[in-house]
Amino acid sequence: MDLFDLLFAQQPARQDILKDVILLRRFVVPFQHEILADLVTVIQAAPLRQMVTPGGYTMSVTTVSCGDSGWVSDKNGYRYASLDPLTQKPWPTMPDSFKQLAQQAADVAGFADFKPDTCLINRYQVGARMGLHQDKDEQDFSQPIVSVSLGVTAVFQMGGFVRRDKPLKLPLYHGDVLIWGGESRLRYHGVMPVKAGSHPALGEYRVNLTFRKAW
Ligand code: MD6
Ligand code: FE
Repeated sequence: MDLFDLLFAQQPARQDILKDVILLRRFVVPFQHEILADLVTVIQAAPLRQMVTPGGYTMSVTTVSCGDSGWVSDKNGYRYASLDPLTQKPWPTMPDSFKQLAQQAADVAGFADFKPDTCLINRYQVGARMGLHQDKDEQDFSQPIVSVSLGVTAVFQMGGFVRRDKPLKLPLYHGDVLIWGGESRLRYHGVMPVKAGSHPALGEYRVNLTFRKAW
């Protein structure tokens, strides 16, 4: 165990942030080698790309999906699509390691029966951010959102049910999993601009895996 692991071992593994918002510190660390290997396979099969918002802005994150559908944004709006618009092929299959990780995290958080059918992969370089928004493109809001942070630390914002509610700021470290569902499923959330940093496994990047049941 290195010093980093030792310092984190002092923190409780599970933190209840708000009703139905649960943070599992460093949950991924025991599985990280398999997760990172499978991440490489997915992004070799379908490249990361910058999407454009319906308003015409190029997003600062680069994105790809795996699973039965993928989250896409273009001038026509946000939606889930069964084909990758870049390749016109189905998205890569969701690796079993991804699905198991997401289901285990949801179980620990108290959301048994999470059935993720899509995983959105976002890569953040220094300065990349995600504005406050609600996740509303999914069909079944009784299913939670499972968000896995890898690499460089980012400050996540967890807000209320209207955009102007002042968000909580949560630093998310490599291996942390944040789960929100139930009464908190439609909270506004976002990511502050990522500060320069470096992580042994992911270099200067933050990578986020967001698991959802879209369909
Ligand atoms: C994150 N992403 O990348 C958080 N939500 O840490 C999101 O909350 C998100 O990237 C809806 C659609 C795309 C996203
Ligand atoms: Fe979101």
